[in-house]
Amino acid sequence: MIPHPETTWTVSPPISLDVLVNQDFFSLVEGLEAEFQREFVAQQVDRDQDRVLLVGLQTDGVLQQHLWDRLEELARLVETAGGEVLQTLKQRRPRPHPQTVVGEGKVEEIARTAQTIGANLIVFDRDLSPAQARNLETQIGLRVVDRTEVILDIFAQRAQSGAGKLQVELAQLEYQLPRLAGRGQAMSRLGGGIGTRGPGETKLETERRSIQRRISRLQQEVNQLQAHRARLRQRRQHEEVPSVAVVGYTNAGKSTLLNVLTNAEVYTADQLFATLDPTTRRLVVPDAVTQEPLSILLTDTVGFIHNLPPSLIDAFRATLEEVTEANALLHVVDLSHPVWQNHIHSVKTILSQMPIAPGPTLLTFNKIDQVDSETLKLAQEEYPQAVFISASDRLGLETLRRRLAQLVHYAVSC
Ligand SMILES: Nc1nc2c(ncn2[C@@H]2O[C@H](COP(=O)(O)OP(=O)(O)OP(=O)(O)O)[C@@H](O)[C@H]2O)c(=O)[nH]1
Ligand SMILES: [Mg+2]
Repeated sequence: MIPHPETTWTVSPPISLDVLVNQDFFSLVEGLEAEFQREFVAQQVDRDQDRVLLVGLQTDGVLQQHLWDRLEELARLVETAGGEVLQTLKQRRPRPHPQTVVGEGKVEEIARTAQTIGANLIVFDRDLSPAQARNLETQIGLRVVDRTEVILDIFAQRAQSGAGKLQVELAQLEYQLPRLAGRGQAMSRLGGGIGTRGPGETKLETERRSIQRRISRLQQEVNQLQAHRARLRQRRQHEEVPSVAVVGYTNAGKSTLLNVLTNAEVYTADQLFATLDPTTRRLVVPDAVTQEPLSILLTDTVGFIHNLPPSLIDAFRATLEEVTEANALLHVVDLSHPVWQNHIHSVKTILSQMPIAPGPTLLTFNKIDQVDSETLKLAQEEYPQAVFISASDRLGLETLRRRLAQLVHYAVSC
């Protein structure tokens, strides 16, 4: 048999009827099954990781470059969550297919490709409605998740502190609840009568109610956490120490910067969402007017990402309040990232959606050690007020301290 170079099937050469009649089909089938078994076991060896097929949809008005950038970020998210991206499939459609996001033919291609490459998980680069996820899973025969689920999974893996775990659980349940409800609604849409009664719906109802109860309890705990953090902040404000929150896209280098400025020991890594819990440290800078040493409080916290899932924003409100309640913000941007401009835009969008408007912001471009002179010039021209640093190489930190002092001076006096 000749294996086709790009496919998995093989075509047997023509054989005469005589030979065919005499062929022992049972032993042929047994032989093939033994071969499949061997391959299956071989593929199983490193199956601890999810083996992922990514799917991206380019709708009208979306640039191809944007889709690529998004898919690249999604691949990083999947890897951070512990998965391995085997392949990416894309489709162009004027708008998403209401039932399956991508068209019928593409669904078939996804199923075929997943089988060929041995994927066990399909990840879509957009949020799926409960019905869409269910339809896709039925047609593809594999687990199908969306970007939000990947982000929630990373948060769940990262959560260390009680507060972190609490907020992540709340975000996950808030995400799941409408999906459970969606399943119930779909069932009732099928109409009542034979086949629709029985324990199924009742069990779902019970499950839904118990999730709702747990959500209410967690909401109360988050409220308590919010109140506790507010008391801590009040105490700090009482001491009249100005506070600055370090914000920015995930992986921009916020924690690295806090560490080099204040000798903190916050975990840093080339990973998305390395930090979940806020850390506050005291930093001494020369006062903008008197040049006397001035203490400020610098808080490092969770990073942002474009389209931060709403359930996370709600659940992390106690943490995000550290940002909105600070006197001023230090917005750190990874200038070595190919789409740093989009990152600035995403962070500004998230900040603008916060219930309390944050204070004045100092834009700081980080990782200049990794940046070519052209990019540096472009950023300097576009953002003449910004500060340019390398946190890891300790470049530009004196200027940053001075500018921080000016920032808090301005923030406190207005
Ligand atoms: N080349 C270079 N790498 C840097 C610099 N600053 C930070 N990094 C690296 O960037 C990666 C992310 O740094 P973190 O400090 O963890 O970033 P973060 O903004 O706190 O990220 P999250 O907590 O995940 O949102 C790490 O691998 C750092 O070593 C820098 O100035 N230059
Ligand atoms: Mg961090």
